[in-house]
Amino acid sequence: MNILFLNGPNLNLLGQREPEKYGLTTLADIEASVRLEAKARDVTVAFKQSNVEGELVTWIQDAKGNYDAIVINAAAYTHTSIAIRDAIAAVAIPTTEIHISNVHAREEFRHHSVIASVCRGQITGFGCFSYILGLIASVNENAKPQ
Ligand code: CA2
Repeated sequence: MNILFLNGPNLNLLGQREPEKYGLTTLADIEASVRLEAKARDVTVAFKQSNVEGELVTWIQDAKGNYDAIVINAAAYTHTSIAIRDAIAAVAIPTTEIHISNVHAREEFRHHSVIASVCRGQITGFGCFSYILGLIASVNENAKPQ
C-alpha cells in the first residue's frame, strides 16, 4: 500500500513559530514518526508540504494511479479551498482529513471544512498523533472488501 501525506500552508513553520499553539515538533519530526509507523505496517509513504494551493491540487491530481490513499492536513485551505475539494472528489482516492488542533474548539471560521464531505472522515485534535491516526485509518479502509 502506498499513502500520500499532503500538508498545506504554514505547516513548514511547525516547531519554529507559535509553539504554545502548535507545539515544538517539526514537520520533519512528524514525517519521521509517520515513516516509522508505516514501515512497521509494510506501507510506503510520500510526505509533501506546499504553501501554494495549485501545487496541492496538482499533487492530488497526480496521485491517481500512484497512491491507494491520501491523508491531508490542508491547514487554512481546509476552510476555503473549493479547488482542493474538487480535486479530491475528481480523483476518487480514499482521503482522510487530519488536523493537529481540534478545529471545532477554535475560532468559528475553523469549524467548517469545505473538504470534509469528499473525505472518508476527519481526525482532529490529537496533536501530531493525528498523522499516525490518519495512517491507521487509511490502512484499515484499504483492508475492507471493495
Ligand atoms: O490544526 C491543524 O492542523 C490546522 O490544519 C492548522 C492550520 C489551521 O489553519 C487549521 O485551521 C488547523 C494552521 C497551520 C499553521 O501552522 C503554523 C505552525 C507554526 C506557526 C504558525 C503556523
